Amino acid sequence: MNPAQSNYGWGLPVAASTYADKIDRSLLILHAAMAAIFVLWAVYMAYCLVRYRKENSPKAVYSHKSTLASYTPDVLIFIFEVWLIFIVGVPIWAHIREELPAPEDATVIRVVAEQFAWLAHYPGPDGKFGRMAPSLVDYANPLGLDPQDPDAGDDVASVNEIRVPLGRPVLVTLTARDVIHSFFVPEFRTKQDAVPGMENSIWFEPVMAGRFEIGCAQLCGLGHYRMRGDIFVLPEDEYAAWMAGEQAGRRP
Ligand SMILES: [Cu+2]
Repeated sequence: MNPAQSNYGWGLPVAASTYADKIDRSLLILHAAMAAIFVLWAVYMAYCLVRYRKENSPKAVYSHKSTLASYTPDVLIFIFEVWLIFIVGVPIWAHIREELPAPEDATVIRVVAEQFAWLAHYPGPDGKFGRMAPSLVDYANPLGLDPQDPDAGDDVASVNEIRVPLGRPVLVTLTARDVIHSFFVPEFRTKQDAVPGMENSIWFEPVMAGRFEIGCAQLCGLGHYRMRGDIFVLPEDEYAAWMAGEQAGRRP
């Protein structure tokens, strides 16, 4: 990994997932519109200050006459906002929240958040997640995988490091063990609460290899500040080699 690589600059972090650009575009529209509205109102206010200054209109005139024309700015902004929400925003939201990739077309990972770490669980070559039991959790087995379960034999677990291959969507089942955390990868524009007792499915598809930081975006306790991990997006062959290495390093 290139240590000089920085995903952050003056603007937004690099857009490293397939939907990051879509979110950035809607942010740009919103900010451009707010800037335009700010400038227009400021110009109008400055005009009014000069046009209706004391020498010009020494006596205030109170009237409540509204004409249709006086509603024009409100109507225009209303139309713009409806367009922004329903035409621009909702389809992007639906794409991210509803259009989950099929598990057979994706890298499937279970992520369990806990105070103060991200545990990743891969089903291994058999594609089946092994059984987990809270009573089996210890330092050598952070997920509490049951060694008696045949599906657990090839499972891979890692702490604060998630490896995914480039060029495939990643389907993450997210949950938490203790309190509410939030899985946040700024470069992917991915953020989702991890809630105890709930499984939330999220997805992202990286568009570049590299290292991307996972931050916890929900104040979750004294160690919240250090609840961070890394997603390593690897070329497909490197990912396959890593997974093969995990399988080879296994005790018989
Ligand atoms: Cu947290």
